[in-house]
Amino acid sequence: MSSTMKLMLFSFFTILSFQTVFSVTPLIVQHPLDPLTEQEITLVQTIVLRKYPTSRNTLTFHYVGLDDPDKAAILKWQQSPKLVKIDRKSFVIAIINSQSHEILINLKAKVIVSDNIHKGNGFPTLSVEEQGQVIELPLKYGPFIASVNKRGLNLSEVVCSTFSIGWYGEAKSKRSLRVECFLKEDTANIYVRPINGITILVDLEKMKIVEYHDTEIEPVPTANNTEYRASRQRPPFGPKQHSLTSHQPQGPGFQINGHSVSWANWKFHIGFDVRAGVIISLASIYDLEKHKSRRVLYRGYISELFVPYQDPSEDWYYKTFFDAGEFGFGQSMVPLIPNLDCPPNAQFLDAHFAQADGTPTTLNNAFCVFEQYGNIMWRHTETGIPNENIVETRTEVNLIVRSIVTVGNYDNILDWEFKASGSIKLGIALSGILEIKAVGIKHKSEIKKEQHGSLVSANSIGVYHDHFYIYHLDLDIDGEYNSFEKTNLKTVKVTDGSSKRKSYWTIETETAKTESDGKIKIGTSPTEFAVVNPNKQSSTGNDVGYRLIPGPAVHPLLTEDDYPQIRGAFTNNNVWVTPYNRTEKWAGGLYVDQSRGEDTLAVWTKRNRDIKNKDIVLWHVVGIHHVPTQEDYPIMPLLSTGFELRPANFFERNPVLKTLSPKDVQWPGCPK
Ligand SMILES: *[C@@H]1O[C@H](CO)[C@@H](O)[C@H](O)[C@H]1NC(C)=O
Ligand SMILES: *[C@@H]1O[C@H](CO)[C@@H](O)[C@H](O)[C@H]1NC(C)=O
Ligand SMILES: *[C@@H]1O[C@H](CO)[C@@H](O)[C@H](O)[C@H]1NC(C)=O
Ligand SMILES: [Cu+2]
Repeated sequence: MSSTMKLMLFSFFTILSFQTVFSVTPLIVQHPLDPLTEQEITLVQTIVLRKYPTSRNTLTFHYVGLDDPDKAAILKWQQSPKLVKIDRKSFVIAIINSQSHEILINLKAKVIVSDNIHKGNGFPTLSVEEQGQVIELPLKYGPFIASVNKRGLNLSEVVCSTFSIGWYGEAKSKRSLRVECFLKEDTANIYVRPINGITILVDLEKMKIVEYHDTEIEPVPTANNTEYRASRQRPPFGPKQHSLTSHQPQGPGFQINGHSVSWANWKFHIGFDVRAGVIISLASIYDLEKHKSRRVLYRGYISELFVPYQDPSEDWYYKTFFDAGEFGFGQSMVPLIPNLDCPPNAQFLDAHFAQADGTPTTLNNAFCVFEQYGNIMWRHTETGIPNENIVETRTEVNLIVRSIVTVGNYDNILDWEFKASGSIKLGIALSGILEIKAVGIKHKSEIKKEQHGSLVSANSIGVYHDHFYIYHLDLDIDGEYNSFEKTNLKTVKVTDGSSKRKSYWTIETETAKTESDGKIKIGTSPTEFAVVNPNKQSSTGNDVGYRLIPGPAVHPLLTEDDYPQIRGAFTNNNVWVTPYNRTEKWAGGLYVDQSRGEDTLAVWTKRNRDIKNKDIVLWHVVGIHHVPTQEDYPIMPLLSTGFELRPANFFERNPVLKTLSPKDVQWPGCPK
């Protein structure tokens, strides 16, 4: 009996004994990677305010999260959860009297462990509340009211929105936001009705408008055909969609205990972070032949999303957003709508995060988990054996963890899809509304100069931009010590007359030794990428591994010396590999708002550390260059991309060879 077997039996018996004691409700034991609870957030608030009472200090919380437990401790805990104790700690970034404090709190001991002031450039994630205050300012600001009147617009129909300002070489930075305003008259689609020509800069510390210009005036585009609410549409409706019911007579195939999920051969943990959104940890897969669970992914999440717009004019140049670091992916998550955002067979999880004053708030239905049907897992029709009819086909059932992050105009639908075959597919889909520039052009023939976008409707330019997502993927294939392998496909010419062929291709595999070997721009040559465990081989001698099947190749088009690109330098490669380092979490830096690119993945990797047979992290940049079309207007049908992590010589053979298709459903009350 292997030690893993003993442990499994041990935990099996412990669960049994628990159930005999508490026979009614299953006991949910807190997992050390569980996000902070409401009580813990309140405790953080109490502890910080005890040191910095608001009667004597100005204080706002900008990040409150679980301080990542030491990885070694987590792995030990996983082996023997009863014996290893990990104190819950919280990492906090608060702006106290205009300085960014990094406060580490031990929640068990209820003490501040450390409290350091950030001295470098960049500011923490913006709070939802301060943005809420900012958007009210123009509506009470005389010069703005005059601008609205001058345009003949109704102030009661004006709404404003906040925009991070980036960094363009200034020596001094102050926490500031730009504001743009829109007309909500006759439509909910505000982003297509910008009031242009107005520059508003708000100083966040003073919470007032410190710069205001009103220059050229283009009319606000009409509300015609901009509405997307079903209730405001007039018939005819179509094309028609037919209904489908779903029914799982055996119940769902997955179990959620607290934040831990088990499904088919997978086990993993769903975490939440106010900045990253969903975090998947400790994903392992049960190997039917080896009779044990095998580690695949220690942790995965979206580290940053960079969205640079491509119009260099005064109104637009600064629009180069970092949606995770500036706006917070977690705090921008929206409640999922049952039966619409997720199918009827979904289960939901809530999330909690701290508001600017430290009080916890709840996001209901933050995640949904469901099984998805309808694809084929594998099949074959054998036509080559006379007089025999051989057809074997297996239906695929996948498990999806979904969350939706809505940052202003865009909705990001983010899926983690687990397959019994061992694959993990990361799905990204974009919907929402284009950012529109108002122009005095109704037809393409009137365009005389560069407009930096597509004319998607009369007077409406959908400005060119990119969406670059970077995933942090700490793969631990059968253990921490892994290597990154590049397998180049090479053409070989036959010159010695040994074949009727003149050429063929073969492979050449290379193991990345240092970080510079791990930097890859995909699409430049045919290459396969894999994270392998060089210390574990299959029975035929291949290193066990997982392949990265990358998303479509996207590369930044800005020059490397351009300010937004310095800040977003983590997009310079599609793949990066770093040695695990607990603090290297945010590819654009810990302080991204007005950052200067001093703390990016591109800077960390300049050390060119060893990555061969080390605990390594794979970073993958996937993205979309967005050249808008008319169909993206007034609201965009899903635009999708994604990538796959797929076992490569990890299993001895097809791991779903003996997986049977689910049985046909006998509907209640229906004859067979
Ligand atoms: C301005 O908008 C408000 C709110 O929709 C409306 O009640 C009011 O009648 C409008 N005023 C004018 C002059 O149209
Ligand atoms: C908007 O639609 C209305 C009604 O169909 C039409 O009368 C009006 O001319 C349209 N306005 C513009 C600016 O296209
Ligand atoms: C971890 O990364 C940070 C930032 O790159 C660096 O300052 C620190 O020295 C690293 N720690 C180790 C142990 O390498
Ligand atoms: Cu886009």
